[in-house]
Amino acid sequence: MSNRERTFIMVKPDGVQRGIVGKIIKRFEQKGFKLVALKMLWPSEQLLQQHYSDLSARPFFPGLVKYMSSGPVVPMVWEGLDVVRTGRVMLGATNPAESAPGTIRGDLCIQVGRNILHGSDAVESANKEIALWFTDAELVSWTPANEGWVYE
Ligand code: DAT
Ligand code: MG
Repeated sequence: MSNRERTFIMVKPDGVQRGIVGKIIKRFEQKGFKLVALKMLWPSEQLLQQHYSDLSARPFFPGLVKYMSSGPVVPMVWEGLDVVRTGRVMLGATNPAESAPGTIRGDLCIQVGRNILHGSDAVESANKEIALWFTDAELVSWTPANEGWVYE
């Protein structure tokens, strides 16, 4: 396991419209993870079809792409020890009805079709998603001043 592991987190259009981008960023900052990339864009259906290509056969796929392309999103890359797995724990279950209180989805949303954010489910998919949404130049290499107090 590496302190340099990276995950792809994205605030979905409903999260942006509801004005909870800052709350979501704060959860990851407070935890101690390091932000290495962040932007806002209105994604095309084509980009979202690629992002969710694994789900293209699912009945909810057309609705998912329509919802995800309905407004701006805020994609981010967060770095830290075991950040992919821990990030998923912080998000909570896919269906907010099953997300534990204390998780982001458990605290902030209700329905699976409006579950406010995305998080990579494995290191391999994280790397693929980061490359899909960001260029290498957009990934910032830096060392936070408190790093020695976050890791032993
Ligand atoms: P996750 O976002 O937790 O990784 P996923 O990759 O299985 O979940 O699905 C991607 C998104 O698709 C999910 O965040 C919301 C939507 N989705 C998943 N299952 C759904 C369902 N049964 N009905 C409607 N939307 C669904
Ligand atoms: Mg997924």
